[in-house]
Amino acid sequence: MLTRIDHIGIACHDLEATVEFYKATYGFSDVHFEVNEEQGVREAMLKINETGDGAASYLQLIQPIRDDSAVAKWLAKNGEGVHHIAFGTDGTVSEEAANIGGKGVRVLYDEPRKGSMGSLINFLHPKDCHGVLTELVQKR
Ligand code: CMX
Ligand code: CO
Repeated sequence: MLTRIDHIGIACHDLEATVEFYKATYGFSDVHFEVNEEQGVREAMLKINETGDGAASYLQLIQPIRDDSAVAKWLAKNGEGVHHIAFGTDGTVSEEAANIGGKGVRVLYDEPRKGSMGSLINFLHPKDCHGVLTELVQKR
């Protein structure tokens, strides 16, 4: 079952400057930096809320590291802004993807891939989700 918002993904041109904005403006200070080569991004996960089930919600700031990455393409077309939403599951991403895929929504990867902080992720096509690129997240 999808139980929470895991994160909101925000595409940016300058990761450090964008992190600084969120720190200075809102006081979010718990930041985890990571590079995801497969996804072609550098990212910063800013922790927003610690939930009772031990999980948390985040802002995921993402900056492309390659011109041919999905985020680079999106930034060139749209400029900075909200790129995707991510739901956390209490089960496995494979189960969720099979269930949702069975309802006719295109799942982008055949198998879950590596996400932030050891998580497993998959994506649903935005054209099948009323214009929202949707990510499924299974915590480590
Ligand atoms: N949100 C909403 N719509 C989007 C979108 C997004 N993020 N990205 C693309 N689209 C729309 C485009 O606007 C376009 O619509 P129109 O045909 O009406 O213009 C359509 O989808 C096709 O877009 P495109 O620019 O031609 O891009 P592609 O088809 O090459 O790629 C997608 C789109 C979703 C398959 C690709 O972005 C993808 O594989 N995304 C998943 C991976 C990813 O985003 N990784 C970065 C985040 C990593 C992380 O969260 O950890
Ligand atoms: Co994400």
